[in-house]
Amino acid sequence: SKKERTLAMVKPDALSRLGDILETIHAANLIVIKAKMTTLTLYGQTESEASDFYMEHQSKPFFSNLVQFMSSGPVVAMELMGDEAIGAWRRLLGPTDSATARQEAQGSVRARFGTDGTQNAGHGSDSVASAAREVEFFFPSTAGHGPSNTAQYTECT
Ligand code: YYY
Ligand code: MG
Repeated sequence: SKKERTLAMVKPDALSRLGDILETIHAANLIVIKAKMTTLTLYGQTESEASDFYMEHQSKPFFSNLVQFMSSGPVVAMELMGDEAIGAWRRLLGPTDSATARQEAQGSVRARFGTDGTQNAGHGSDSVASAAREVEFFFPSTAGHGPSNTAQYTECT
């Protein structure tokens, strides 16, 4: 199986469950290689970190609610690594709508900690290309010239 990296985010509604979510990540043999807590800015509908992150959805009817929610409090962004990490993390999240998750994917992060179709506890990249973009969004490779913030880790066996 293929080793991948993906961008996972704990959304503002689930920040208090960060520990539970880290346990889920750990139990699935995914490794946290970078992590950052930040509050996404929201200057306007079209120019902000929240709307930049979700720009693929800018024409959707839910976009305004989404970016307002995403900037309503701190998030924790993590770069995860592991076997087929992109799909593995999205399966752990469960369906986008938390109510659907509670029906169809009991035990998933969204079933356990999400509220509805917008406040749904977490984000996961949906492809290799989006993972690359979203990791770069939170952990720009050109930022700073100081020590690397990439954790050293030992492969778990
Ligand atoms: O990738 P995923 O997060 O599962 O769903 P997307 O279809 O990419 O939507 C991104 C984000 O937008 C979702 O996590 C919540 C929000 N959203 C919404 O508020 N209302 C919808 N009907 C669909 C999505
Ligand atoms: Mg998505």
